[in-house]
Amino acid sequence: MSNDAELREEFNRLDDDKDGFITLIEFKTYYSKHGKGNMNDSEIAKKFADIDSDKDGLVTFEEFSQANKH
Ligand SMILES: [Ca+2]
Ligand SMILES: [Ca+2]
Repeated sequence: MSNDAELREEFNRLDDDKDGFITLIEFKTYYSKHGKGNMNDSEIAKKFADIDSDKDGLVTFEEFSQANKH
C-alpha cells in the first residue's frame, strides 16, 4: 500500500529538476539509473504515456497518484 507521503517521495525522485512536473526525459533518466526491469526506450515511453493521462507531455503529481491508485 502506498500512502500519499510515499507517492510524493517517489514523485520527487522522478522529478529531477524539482519543477513539479515529470518529463519523459526525467522519466527515462530515472529508469536508466535505477534499471527497473531493463525496460527499453519504447517501453518507458509507453509507460510514461499511460501515466500522462491528458497527454500534454508532463506528468503532474495528480496524474502520478491516479496512476498509482488501484
Ligand atoms: Ca521536472
Ligand atoms: Ca499530463
